[in-house]
Formats: sequence, structure tokens, C-alpha cells
Amino acid sequence: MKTTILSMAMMLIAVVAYAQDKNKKMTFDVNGKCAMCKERIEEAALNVKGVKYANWDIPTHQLAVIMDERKTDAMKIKTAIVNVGHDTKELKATDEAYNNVHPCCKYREDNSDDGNHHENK
Ligand SMILES: [Cu+2]
Repeated sequence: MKTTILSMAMMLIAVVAYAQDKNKKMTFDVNGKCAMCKERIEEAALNVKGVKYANWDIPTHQLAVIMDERKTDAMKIKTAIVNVGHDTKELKATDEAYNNVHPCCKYREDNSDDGNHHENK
């Protein structure tokens, strides 16, 4: 009986360790419109410790990341992104952060982009 509990506990630990993926892939919506936004968004994401890869797609507004879940999580990345002025679905940039983006990047006023493939909100 004791060994059963022990082996079950071991399995549980193994499952928890497995859930902490060190190369976790994720995509989420980040608002922006041009190549400058792309650079800013990717730089902000990559500056988060544990983020290994970041690629923001201009027409779809999707940010793809690969991160080490033991070091970071989606919320931390989103926080870094809103801090440089870009809205995500869950978190919005402060007006102060938004005002710091380049005038050509004012995606809230003019949501057109280089690709013309995304829907206007
Ligand atoms: Cu821009």
C-alpha cells in the first residue's frame, strides 16, 4: 500500500514536471500595424527572460512565441508588450505607453496595415 502511494506521488511529480514545458509554443493577438510595430513587439517579448523566439505577423496581428514555462508565462510577456504601447486581448496599454509609440504606429486611430488582411475593429 505504501509503495502504491509512493509511486502515485512520483507519477504526479513527473506529470507536473512535464507540464512545465521549456519550449512552449503560444500565439496571441497583439494590436499594431507596421514593420516598426513588429520590431517593437518582438523586442519587448524577447526581452522577457525565458522567451526564446518571438515573431509578430503584420496582417494577422498574431504574435508567435516559444518560451520556457519554468521561467515565464503568457501574462509576463503580455505585460512587457503593453508596456511598450501595444494592446493585447486581455491587457490594454496605458494611454501613456500608447502615446510613446511612433505616430505612424497609432493603430487605435487608424487600424489599417501593410497587409490589409485583418478585420477593422
Ligand atoms: Cu508601427
